[in-house]
Amino acid sequence: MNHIEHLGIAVRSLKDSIPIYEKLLNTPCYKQETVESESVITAFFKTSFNKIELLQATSETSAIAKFIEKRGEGMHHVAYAVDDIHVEMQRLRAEGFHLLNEQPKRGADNKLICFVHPKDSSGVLIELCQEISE
Ligand code: CMX
Repeated sequence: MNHIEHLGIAVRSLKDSIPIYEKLLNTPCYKQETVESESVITAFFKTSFNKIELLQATSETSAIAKFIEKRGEGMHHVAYAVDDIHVEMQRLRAEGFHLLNEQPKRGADNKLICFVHPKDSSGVLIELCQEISE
């Protein structure tokens, strides 16, 4: 695994949370993107080396809607950049981690992604992400 690519924060409303994060970080949201397969709308911020992703659910069955219902708004996942997601998934499977998808999926911001169950990583949902080279 490489650096932390971004932190994901579950929010009820991007309309409410984007202005708060713009004020907090003193930088504008640089991108909003809907990810149909995950039933989310995302909003991204950059500060120096760091990237923050706000996530709002687009359906009641979305992982984000379930998370907020159970635990309220807050830190949802830590995403690590990887060079080769297939190799990393194979390594983690061999180490006994429970991967939440069989194959990498296309995520926001031009990434291939895969999640690791939070129960296997001390209560933190982990995302692997590999930049898609066109
Ligand atoms: N971080 C830490 N713990 C979490 C969690 C999270 N993000 N989401 C759920 N949990 C906890 C639940 O509260 C539950 O805890 P308890 O057993 O103590 O009550 C436990 O994990 C297991 O929950 P579960 O019933 O097995 O499963 P859920 O239906 O709550 O689903 C999860 C949890 C992680 C398997 C599911 O959310 C998932 O598959 N996530 C991956 C996809 C995803 O999160 N997509 C949205 C983001 C998309 C993007 O970044 O683009």
